[in-house]
Amino acid sequence: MSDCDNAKLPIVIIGGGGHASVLADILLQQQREIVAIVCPDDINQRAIFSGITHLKRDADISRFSADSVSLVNGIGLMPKSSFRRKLNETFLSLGYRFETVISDSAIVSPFCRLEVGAQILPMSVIQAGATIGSHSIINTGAIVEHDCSVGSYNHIAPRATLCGDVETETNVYIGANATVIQGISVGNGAVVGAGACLTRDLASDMIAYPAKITTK
Ligand code: JB2
Repeated sequence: MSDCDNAKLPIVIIGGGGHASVLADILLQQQREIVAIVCPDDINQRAIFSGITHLKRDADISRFSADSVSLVNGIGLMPKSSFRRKLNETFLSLGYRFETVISDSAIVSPFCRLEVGAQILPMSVIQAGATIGSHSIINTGAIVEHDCSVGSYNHIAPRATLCGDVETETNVYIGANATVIQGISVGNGAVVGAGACLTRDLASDMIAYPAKITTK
């Protein structure tokens, strides 16, 4: 099912905001050791991080050798943002690896394929024949139906649905509660807005907005 490292190395989480807190929760429930949160800002307001070492600079990750820890990128991918990807590429080039995170409450077919660094959040569903590209986020309650191919560095936001055989390229953002009907292709960097229903292919870098509801 997965390309991932199963070595159960200690974890370093990059970022200390909302997405990082969800990932930390999943990992702590799985009894994983989180040795540091790396974040320039204060993290004290989030109880989930209490007791975990807080490092302020990304350069501080070098305190851990590349083969002694597994990184988790806790910075959420927002539409058109390349920040998450740049951070990953920096640390991959230094020889670090990224953990594949799978919530215990996600339903993940043994006949799907998860590439390294994918983040599968609680109550999401990945059906048989689907592929989730490296470093993509399948957020809470999202559904990736059979035979979909989700590219790398995608964010499928909470409760979004990809019907069967959908294909997304790289850096695609599917907004919360959006639906992409079966067989549709979504190009690099494209965005499907929250609540939209996409019924035609979407070319690279295009944005599909939800239809406006008009009242008399
Ligand atoms: O250069 C940086 C840096 N810049 C900001 N290095 C590191 N290591 N961390 C950095 N940060 C940290 O990212 C901020 O200090 C903050 O802790 C975190 C971003 O947190 P925020 O809660 O603003 O966003 P998020 O990325 O956790 O969540 C977004 O994406 C999720 C998927 C939100 O939009 C959520 O609503 C969404 N669910």
